[in-house]
Amino acid sequence: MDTSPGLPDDVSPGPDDATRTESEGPMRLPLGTAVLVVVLALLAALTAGHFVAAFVGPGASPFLAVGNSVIDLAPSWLVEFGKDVFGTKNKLALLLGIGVALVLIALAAGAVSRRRAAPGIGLIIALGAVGLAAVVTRPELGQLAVTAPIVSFLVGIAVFPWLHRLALETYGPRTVSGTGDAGGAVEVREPRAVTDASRRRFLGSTIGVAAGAGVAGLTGQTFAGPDIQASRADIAPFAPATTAPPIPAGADFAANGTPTLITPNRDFYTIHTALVVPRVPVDEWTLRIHGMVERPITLTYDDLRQRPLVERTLTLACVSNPVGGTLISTANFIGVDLRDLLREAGVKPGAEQLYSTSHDGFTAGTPVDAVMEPDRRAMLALGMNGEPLPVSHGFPVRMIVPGLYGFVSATKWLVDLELTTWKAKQGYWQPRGWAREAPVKTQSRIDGPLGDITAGDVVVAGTAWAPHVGIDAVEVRVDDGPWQRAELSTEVSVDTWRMWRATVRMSPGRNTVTCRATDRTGATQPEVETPVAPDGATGWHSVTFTAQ
Ligand SMILES: Nc1nc2c(c(=O)[nH]1)N[C@H]1C(S)=C(S)[C@@H](COP(=O)(O)O)O[C@H]1N2
Ligand SMILES: [Mo]
Repeated sequence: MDTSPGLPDDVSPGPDDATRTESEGPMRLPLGTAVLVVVLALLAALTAGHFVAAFVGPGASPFLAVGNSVIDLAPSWLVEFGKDVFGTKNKLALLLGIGVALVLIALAAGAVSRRRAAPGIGLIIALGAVGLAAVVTRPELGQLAVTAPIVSFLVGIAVFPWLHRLALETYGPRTVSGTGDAGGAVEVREPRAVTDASRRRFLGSTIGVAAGAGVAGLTGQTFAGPDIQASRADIAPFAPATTAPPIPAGADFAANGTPTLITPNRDFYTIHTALVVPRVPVDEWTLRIHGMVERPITLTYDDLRQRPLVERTLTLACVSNPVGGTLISTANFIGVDLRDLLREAGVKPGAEQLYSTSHDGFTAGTPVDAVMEPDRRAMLALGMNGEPLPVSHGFPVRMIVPGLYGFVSATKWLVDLELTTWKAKQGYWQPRGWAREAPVKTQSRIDGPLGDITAGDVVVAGTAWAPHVGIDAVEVRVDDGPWQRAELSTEVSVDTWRMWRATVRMSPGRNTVTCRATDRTGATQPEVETPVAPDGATGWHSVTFTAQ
């Protein structure tokens, strides 16, 4: 006897005929049951991810991450169309659309999983991969974010086979021993009588999964707090009273391999101690200025916006940048002048340290003298390159002090400014072995040429910086040859990096190119190499090029 599904009825023994002709149904799960199993498994997986995401960054919820990636990948006309048709509900419409797509996928997966769990398992692996890819490619998420899609996947891959087995045990065929044509014993699959007990067991399990998913989803939603991307997207465009001067032609030598003068937000280096990027919606944000001041002030985001906004092209550098490193970027920051604000609060004599605190508890101590210099141009930034600050760069408000390393001045997610003494408090990195006063050291680095080099005259190019001091010269040499003056890019301001390039003669084989900068105080970078701790690396950058 053959028990393969799909054979003509007449090969089956008589007693089954009545059931068998009715339909093939009893030999596999009813379509509705199979679809229900897939839908419940997906629901359990997505809500589990949503729950975990509440604690590691709500954007890590696989469902939301896929939604955000769809928006980023969609052509702009489609995004505009979505906004036209759905208005402010466009995000909701997109998520509903993804939900409908998932239901259709579940329908198809259910239809092919009526006998075996394998197709459904394949679907869960595929969707798990999509969720993981969406989360790891989201720039605004921290390192822990990846746990959300992983938990999501694990729940899906556990719940689906379990429910599928329960469903088969309830509605699927049962296997009994029978006698084959040749008289030998064979296993026969036949429809089973669905008992109330087994039906109740399956029903109980489905209700359990649905309830668990509901609890996980709602708890996640409650703990997740506000949708920070929505808060950021709602911010009206800034109209600075003073805009940054236009970037002059010849401000960079990007064609020779240097960065562009302005670093696009997505390429701007990112450094912070927070594992989960803080999410501070503007309507919950306030800044307290207090301590050694005549008039303590508390400001809202709107208070800041109503002040005259300035736009400044500033270079920010990290103390942990090794010689030749790339932990340095430049942006057009939009915000309010910090010195003006502190003058309104009235800094009392004896205040030495401007102690800034972040929403996540990070702190930095900045010399009051530096911030109060009339031409320092320190600011509280709300915007970066025309947009509200990206969340990972300190949304809604951060501090920027030209000429000082970020760890003593550039507090992101800023919530508190206290005027105090050096004795009273220490910034986050100071007890950890880093300096109290940390002006950015004059540095230069080689960026290009990139790719193959032919012996002869070669244009090498790079970047030099001495923020708030200015770069006056860059020299290069090949091996132990003479120093040669490089051409400098047009200076935007002393607070902005400069690019350099020079044509040098390279011989076939290895050529070690070294550069060094001289700043506006007349000081040339020292050759002696020091580590990044406690107050920034020194030394000349060298790159060995092999010419053909
Ligand atoms: N809240 C907070 N702000 C912070 C830090 C941090 O760890 N937490 N790191 C600082 C350091 S060390 C640097 S170099 C700059 C980096 O700013 P960016 O990530 O926008 O480039 O932010 C500063 N502000
Ligand atoms: Mo840094």
